[in-house]
Amino acid sequence: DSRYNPKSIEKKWQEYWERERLFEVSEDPAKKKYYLLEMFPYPSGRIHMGHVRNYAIGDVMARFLSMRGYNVLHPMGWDAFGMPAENAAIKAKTHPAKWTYENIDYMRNQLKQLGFSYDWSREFATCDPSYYRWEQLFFIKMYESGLAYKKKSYVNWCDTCQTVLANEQVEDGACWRCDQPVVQKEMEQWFFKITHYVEELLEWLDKLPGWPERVLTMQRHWIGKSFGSTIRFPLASGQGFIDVFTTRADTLFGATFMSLAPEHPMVATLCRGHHEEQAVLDFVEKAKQAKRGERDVGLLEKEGVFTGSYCINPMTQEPMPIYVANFVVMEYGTGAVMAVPAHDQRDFEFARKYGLPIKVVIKENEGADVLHPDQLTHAFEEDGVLVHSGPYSGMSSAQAREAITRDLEARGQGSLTVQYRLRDWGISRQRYWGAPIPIVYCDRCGTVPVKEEDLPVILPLDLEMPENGASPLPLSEAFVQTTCPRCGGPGRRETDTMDTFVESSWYFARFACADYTEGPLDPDRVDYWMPVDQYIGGIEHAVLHLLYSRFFTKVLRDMGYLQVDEPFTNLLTQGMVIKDGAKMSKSKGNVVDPDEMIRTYGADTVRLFCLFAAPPEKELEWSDQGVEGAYRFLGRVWRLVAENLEKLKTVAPYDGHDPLPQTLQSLHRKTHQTIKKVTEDIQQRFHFNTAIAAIMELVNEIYGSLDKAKEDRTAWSVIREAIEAVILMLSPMAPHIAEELWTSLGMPASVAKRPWPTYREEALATETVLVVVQVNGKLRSRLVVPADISEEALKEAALQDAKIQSFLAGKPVRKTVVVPKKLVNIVI
Ligand code: ANZ
Ligand code: ZN
Repeated sequence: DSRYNPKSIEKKWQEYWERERLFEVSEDPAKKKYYLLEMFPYPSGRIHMGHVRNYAIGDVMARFLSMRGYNVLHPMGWDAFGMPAENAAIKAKTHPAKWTYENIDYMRNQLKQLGFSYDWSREFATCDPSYYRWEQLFFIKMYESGLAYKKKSYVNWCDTCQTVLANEQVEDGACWRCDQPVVQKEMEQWFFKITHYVEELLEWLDKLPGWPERVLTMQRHWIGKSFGSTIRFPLASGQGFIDVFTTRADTLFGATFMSLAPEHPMVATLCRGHHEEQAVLDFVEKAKQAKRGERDVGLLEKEGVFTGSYCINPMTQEPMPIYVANFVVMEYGTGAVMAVPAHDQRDFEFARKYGLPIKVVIKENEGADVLHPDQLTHAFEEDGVLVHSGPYSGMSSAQAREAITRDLEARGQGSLTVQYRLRDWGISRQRYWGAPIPIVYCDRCGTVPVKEEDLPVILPLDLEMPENGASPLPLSEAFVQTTCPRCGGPGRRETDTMDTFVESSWYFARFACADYTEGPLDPDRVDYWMPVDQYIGGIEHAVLHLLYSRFFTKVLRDMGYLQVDEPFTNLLTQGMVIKDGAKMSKSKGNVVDPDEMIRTYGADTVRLFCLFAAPPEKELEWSDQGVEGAYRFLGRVWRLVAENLEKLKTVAPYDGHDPLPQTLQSLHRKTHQTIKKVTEDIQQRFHFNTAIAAIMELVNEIYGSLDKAKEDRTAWSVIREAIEAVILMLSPMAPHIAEELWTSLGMPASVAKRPWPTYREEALATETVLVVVQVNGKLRSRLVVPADISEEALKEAALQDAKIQSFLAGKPVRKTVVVPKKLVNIVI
C-alpha cells in the first residue's frame, strides 16, 4: 500500500511486541545495565498530554539505549493511593478501589496504544497489599530504630463535620463541604525522622552532577542550612531565660525587644498575673487558628502583643519587652527571635507599629554616616561596620559575629549553632485510601507495632464512604478491634494511613523484583539494577518526591536492603505542555485528548510531534499544524519506501567497500553525517528535535537522488543504505512505522532489536576532486581541492600554487578561466 495508514499497522505491532515479550528483561551479567524510569502516574482517569510527553521522551531513550547494546530496564506502574479516589467515590457512589482499578485498566490500555516499550511483567499498583505490606514492614523497622515516631502536631479540623480535613479539602480557610471555618486542632501524628539524614542529604547534592542545577538549588534551599549563634537572654525577673537563634549576632547591641512564637512554651508563664494576660491568651488562640501555611510564608499582616514581661540584653544590660508575634514560627530555631528593628525589615515594621525603640548598630562602610532612627524608611539588612556596639564598634559584621559569640560563650550565654529549615516528615493522614499504619494501641502495653509475620494489615475494602468525606476506618469495629501483639489482650488499631508519598519513595527499587515474595527487595536483582540511571519527570516534584526518595534510599541502605546511597544518577525534568500560552488543564479548557489524536493521526505522529516541537526541558507549545507536519513527514517516509520497494529489494545496502563514483558520494556522506548528528543529539543532549530535523534533511536528500538513480544498482544500494539508516533512527521515536517499513524491505522483525547504526569516519570526509592548472593553455600543475570549492577560491588556490608562481614569474595575469571541478587556465 503506498498510502500511510497508521491504523492498519499500529495495533499489529503492539500485539507483536506483547506476544514476543520483546521488552521484558532479566539480569544479564554479560551486558551493561541501564535503568530508565519515568515518574509513574496517579491513575486519575485518563492519560494527558503531559504524560504522553514524559513517556515519549523516556521511550526514545529506552529504545535508543537498547539498540546501543544496553540491557535496559524500563518499567511502568501506578501510584494508586490518594484523595481523588475518595472524592470520586463519594461523588459517583462507588468504591475508591473500584474507581482506581478501572482507571488503571483504561490508562494501561492508553499507554499500550502509544507503543511504549515497557516491561509490563513488572507492573504493580501501590494500593495492592503485595506492595504496601513491605512498606508496613519498613514502618515497623523505622519505629523500632526511632526513625518513625509520634508527636503532637496541628491538623485541619471541621467542628461541624467532626472530621480532619486534608489540605485539599480546605478552601479559603473553610470546609469544602459545609463551608464553616476550619480550625487547627492539635493531634498525635506519625513522623519520619528525615532530619536524621539532613547532612547526608545536603552533602550528596554536590555529588549529583547528572541533576539539573535548578533542582539541586531547590533542595538545598528546602534543607536550608544556616550557620548562626544561640544567644541566652536572662529574664528581668531573675528567674529563667530565653534562648534565641540568630544569624546576626553582630546586631546584638541593636536588639531592643524579643518576639516569641504563639506556641512558645513560656508564653503562659510570662503573661501570668499581668493585666495583659487575657489579651495575650486571646492573641495566641487566634494566631493558632490562622492557617499555618500563611504564617509560614509570611503572608499574614504582622501582629503582636506585649506579655508584660522583660528580658535583659546580655551586652547592653538594658531591659527588652517580650512580645508574642504571629510571624515567629515555633518549628524553626528556638521559636524566639531577638528583634533588631534597625536591621531586620519585619522587626522594623513591628517596631513602628507598636512604638518600640529602634537602635542603629551597623553602617554601610567605614566612611558612612550613622542615620538617626527617625530618618530610617526601612531596615538596613546588609552586613557592614559596627557602631554603638561598645568594644566591637569598628569591626566588620563577620568579625563581630565571631567575637561577640566567642565572648558570650565564655560567659555561658551563647554558642555557635547550625540550623536547618528541613522538618521531619509528617506521614499521618486521617484518610481511608492509603496504606494502614501497622500499629496497635493497648491499654496495658501502650503503642505496639504489629508483628512482622502478621503483615500486611489489609485495608478493608468492604466499607462505605461516609458522606462528610471522613475516613470510614475509625468507624469500622471489625478493623479497629484487634488483639495486642505483645500481651494478647484487647487492642485498637491505628486508623491513620500513610502519606502517599511513602509509596512513591521506594517503588523504583521494587520494579527490580516486582514479583518477589520473600521480602521487599530481592538482593541480587536490586543490586543489579539500582540505581536508576536516568529518571524523567516533572519539575513539580523537584523537592518533596525527590527528597523523600533520597531519604528512603538511605533508610533502606541502612536497613541492608539497598547498596546504593542515591536512587537517581541522572535526572531530567521535562517542561510543561501548553496550549494557547497556558498550561494544558481542565480548568483552562484547553485540553487536547491523546485518545482523539491517536485516532486521527496514530501514535507515531503524536510521539513524533511531542519530541519534535521542543527540547525536553523547555515548554512544549501545542500546535495543530505541528501535528499535521509530523504526520506528513511520516507519510513522506512511508512513500519513499513503498513507492521504490521493488528497486530497493533487489540490492543490498552499500557497505563502504568499493569506491563510489562522485555522483553517489554526497548521499552516502549525508547518511553518515546524519547518523553522527542524531546519535550525539540523542545521547549527549536529549535534543530529539534537532535529531528529527536532521533525519528530515536526509529524507529530502534521498528523494533528490531518486531520479538520478535510474537502473544503477550501486546508486540503489546507496539509497538503501540511507533508507535503512532513516528507519533505524526513527524507530525509537516512531516505532510502529519503523517496524512496518523494516519488514517490508524483507528484513526480519524486530527493528527495535537491531543495533543502532554507526557511522564510518572515512565517509564523513568531504569529497575532493583533482583540478588541472594551465598557463597559456599548457598543463603546468595539478591541485586536489574540496569538490564544493567556490570558483573564487579555486582561482586563488591556482594562482598561489608554487609551480604556477614560477611560470608566472611576476608577469601580470591577463585573464583566468575556471571550469569548476576540472580546470583553471591562466593567460599571461
Ligand atoms: C536577629 C537578627 C537581626 C536577625 C537582623 C536577622 C537580621 P535564616 O537565615 O533563615 O536561618 N528567626 C530565627 N528563628 C525564627 C523563627 N522561629 N521564626 C521566625 N524568624 C526566626 O534566618 C535566621 C534569622 O531568622 C534569625 O536571625 C532571626 O532573626 C530569624 F538584623 O536574629 B535574626
Ligand atoms: Zn498489650
